[in-house]
Amino acid sequence: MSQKTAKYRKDYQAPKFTIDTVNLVVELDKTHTRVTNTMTIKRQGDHKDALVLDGEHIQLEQLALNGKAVDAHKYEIDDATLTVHVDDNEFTLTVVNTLNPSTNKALEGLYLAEGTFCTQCEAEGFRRITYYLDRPDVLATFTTKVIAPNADYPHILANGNSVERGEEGGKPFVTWHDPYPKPSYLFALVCGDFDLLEDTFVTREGREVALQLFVDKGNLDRSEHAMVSLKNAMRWDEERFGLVYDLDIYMIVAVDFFNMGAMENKGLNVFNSKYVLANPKTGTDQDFLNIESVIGHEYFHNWTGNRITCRDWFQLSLKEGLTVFRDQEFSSDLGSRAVNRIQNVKVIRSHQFTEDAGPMAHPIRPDKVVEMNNFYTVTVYNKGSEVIRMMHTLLGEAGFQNGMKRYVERHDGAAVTCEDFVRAMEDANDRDLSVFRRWYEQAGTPNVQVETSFDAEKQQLVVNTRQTIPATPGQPEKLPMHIPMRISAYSPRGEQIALSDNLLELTEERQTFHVSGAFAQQLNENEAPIISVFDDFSAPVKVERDLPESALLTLMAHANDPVSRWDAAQQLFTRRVVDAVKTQTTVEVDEALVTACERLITSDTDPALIALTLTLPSAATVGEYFETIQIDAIVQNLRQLKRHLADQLHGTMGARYAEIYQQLQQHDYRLSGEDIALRQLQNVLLSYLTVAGENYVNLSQTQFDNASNMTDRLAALQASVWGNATNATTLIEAFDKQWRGDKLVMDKWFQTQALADTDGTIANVKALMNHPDFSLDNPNRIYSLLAAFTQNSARFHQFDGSGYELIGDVICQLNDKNPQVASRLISGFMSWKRYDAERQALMKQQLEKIQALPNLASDLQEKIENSLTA
Ligand code: B3K
Ligand code: ZN
Repeated sequence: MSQKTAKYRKDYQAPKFTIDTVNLVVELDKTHTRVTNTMTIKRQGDHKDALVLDGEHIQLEQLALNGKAVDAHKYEIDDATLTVHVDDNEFTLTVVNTLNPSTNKALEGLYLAEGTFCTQCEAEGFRRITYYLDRPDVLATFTTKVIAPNADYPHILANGNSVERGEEGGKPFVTWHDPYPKPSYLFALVCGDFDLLEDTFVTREGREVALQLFVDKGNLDRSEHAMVSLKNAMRWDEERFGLVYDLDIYMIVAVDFFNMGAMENKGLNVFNSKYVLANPKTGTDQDFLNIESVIGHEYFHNWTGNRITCRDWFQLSLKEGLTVFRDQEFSSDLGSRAVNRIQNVKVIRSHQFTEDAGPMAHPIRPDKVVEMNNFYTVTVYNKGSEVIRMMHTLLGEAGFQNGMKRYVERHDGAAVTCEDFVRAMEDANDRDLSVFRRWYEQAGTPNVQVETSFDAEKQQLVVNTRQTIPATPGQPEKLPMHIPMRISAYSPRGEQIALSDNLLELTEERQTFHVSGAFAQQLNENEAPIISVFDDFSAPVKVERDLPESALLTLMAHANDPVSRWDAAQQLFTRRVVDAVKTQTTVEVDEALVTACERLITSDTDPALIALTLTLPSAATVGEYFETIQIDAIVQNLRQLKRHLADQLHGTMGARYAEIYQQLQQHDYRLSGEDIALRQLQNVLLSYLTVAGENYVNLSQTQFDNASNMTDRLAALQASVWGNATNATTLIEAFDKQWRGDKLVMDKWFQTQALADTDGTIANVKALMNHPDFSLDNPNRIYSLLAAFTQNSARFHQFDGSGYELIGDVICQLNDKNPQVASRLISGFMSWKRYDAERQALMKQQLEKIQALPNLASDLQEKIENSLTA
């Protein structure tokens, strides 16, 4: 296959032809599937250009125009396109082609995995099924007849409503019709043998919707939570956004072989089984929460993505940023808002900031793309969601919902742009968001310096800000952004002081704000208020600020916003580590910090928030404070900080641990917010206690042996393995013995070992690649063992380069098999220039080794070229 060339957002052109209807007949066969695709096509505008259809890895058998075979000189074919010379302005084109689902290991297009036929078309996979105008702004009405190979495939599914079923020559078939015009990326078909969980949902309009969840045979006892989550999502979208489901049926199929989390195909979602299947014995609390969130996400796409879709792929954040925002709000309304917010902030700080500072940095609406699959990023998704959240902050819930209404009224049924979304928000609120639009245009994490002072005479708070945005590839110069900064004020005793304004809007490089407030009521003479900035992480920025430790301790204990309390603690930890690394000393803890943690542990604060506060920042998060990331020193000091805290606090921690453990033993496992929070704290305490010394080994052993649920069992395993406890091997073996063969559960076991920081980790990861449950064909296995390993800062970056070599070799093996997954693994190498000279050379060596592969996939080629030339 010839290498792809870059496409630019500025070059967008409306389609020269559109397709109104598509009639597909898919005769499934393991190695020789035949697709008959009849399209009604219209020329758009006044031109005589030929029709150019996309098609890859498929073989053309027949081509007919208005029912007549097309002459050989009237069409040309290459490995990516089929060009047909037509004179008509409206015509019917029939394409017959074949393809081989069995050899499709890339899991894009139509593939066969463990006996199930399945499709994945976003972004550009439909062209691997048939010749088509495979772009999101061509919307057609699909009728799909799927013919199964034989009677071993009782479930034959496609988008929309089933209109006919029967048998032809011993082969069962079903015809589906989707009344909503859609782009090809939302097409899906599935054919296999499943267990089926059925339910119904009555919309607020009183319409009954059939809900069907298809899972691998024998898995019904793990499917209930997904169904409950789906019904919650449907109800929530009606209540919060006024958006109601539109078809009579909603199907979800869980499959084991899937490149990402799930896919929002119209009326027929396909899910990675890890985001469907869980019961208390096999899934952790986090698994249950992830299922709720991904089920919600795909459901919410029905409006934000499917009914209103993207004009071109540069607009991906139009649907993804918005839908992530919606799923985050869903999880926050159903569960703990503070916990959700903190977890989302952690993703931004540890992953998005790194991407934004690296050679693949791109705005949430990229300007240049070689391989679209490379742009399903934490920037487009999660920073995209932060951008939507900032609009929500600026406009308020009512204003934002008015904007949403305007957006849906204007654009239902259309393929539109991020600009259309912002304009709807502006128009519905009579607001000018022209500076705000720069969030769509500029890459890079803004850096905001904040200085506050108190003018006692005028009883005014003075806030000075300066924002700078670093240069990123292709964007040397930046303009100031529109940054909402939420602030709050406290007395040194932690009483909150009312301010005249809690939301400052930064729009220029340097600004000064004067804020009045009820200072006199709360402050003694000569006292100044303590100011918290970027409450609730009101913008995805890095903050530079010189706040005394005492002020951070006050905020950690008293800030009104739980995210700011957590953040103050994170800053207290981060500072110590950063200082120790910079001065080449070893991190220390002082009494004030220990006392603050002790108070927190014994307080009646939400246990989940205590747990999050006690969880130290990741090495990646700390690394963002350095130009050159001194990875060894960062990892060692983080480890040392944890040990110090454990040494100082094990008495308090042990008591609280025992108390929670007892309390949870009183009743059976419950998936309630209260119990989830208790388990979270119990398990963070266990991880500290395990590093506090041998005296505590029995805790992980007892918790592991007696656990009634996977949350507690896995946490005991992790505490032991990650804490290098003496029982680690025993627990690893016991887990293997109990769960071998149950692949989703074994993924947790692979991951736990991949993240262990021991001298034997790399050899162990290699050995685990030969475990009977491991396979390089299955993305979940690769993610749990190998992608997890790239997150193991200590060992992926091991000084001898053997971690790099391991991952480099795997990428080489995956290049032909599954480039999308290979491309995810290579992310670990992207920031190679941020490390010391020795590591730079070692990482570069791997990048060059991969670059030299014959048939280098465009996914890898794009990333390597960017990272070597940036
Ligand atoms: N839209 C899909 C992602 C498709 C990824 C293609 N490489 C899942 C989602 O965001 O909901
Ligand atoms: Zn999505």
